[in-house]
Amino acid sequence: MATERTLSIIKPDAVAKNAIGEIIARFEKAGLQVVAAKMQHLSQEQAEGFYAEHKERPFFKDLVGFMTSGPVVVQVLEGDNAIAKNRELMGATNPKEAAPGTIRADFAETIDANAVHGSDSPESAQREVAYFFHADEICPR
Ligand code: RTP
Ligand code: MG
Repeated sequence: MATERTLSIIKPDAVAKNAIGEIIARFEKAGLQVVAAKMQHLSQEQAEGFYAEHKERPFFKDLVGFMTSGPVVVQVLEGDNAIAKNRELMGATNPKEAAPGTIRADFAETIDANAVHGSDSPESAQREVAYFFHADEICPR
């Protein structure tokens, strides 16, 4: 299996619930390593640029409003199959459809405030990691 990097964001709702540690513990227990991390309150421009692929969608304004509503924790996770593994740990976009035991099932209530973001492909992972981190801010073990 290939070692990959993926971009993870603990969204404002999960930060507000004081769930940062519990969520990171799930990544670590699943064999993913945190190789970069920072806490940040995104500006509107940062959130719009990050979610640019969705800019024509009806939910875009709400999404940007939510992502700028409080601080987030942005991380790079590294490990075997990290992109798919992180998506599996997160669960479905809509927490009501998320499998039991996933992060979204356990920490989120609505599709808008759904606790975590994770890159959805190698191409997005590469773009998203570079969007938030310089190469020298990533610390492989
Ligand atoms: P994310 O990018 O945040 O990891 O979530 P995702 O891949 O599971 O879902 P995506 O399709 O990329 O959508 C990005 C975020 O937009 C909100 N959304 N709302 N109301 C809606 O139909 C709707 N669809 C998506 C969600 O908050 C989703 O996480
Ligand atoms: Mg997405």
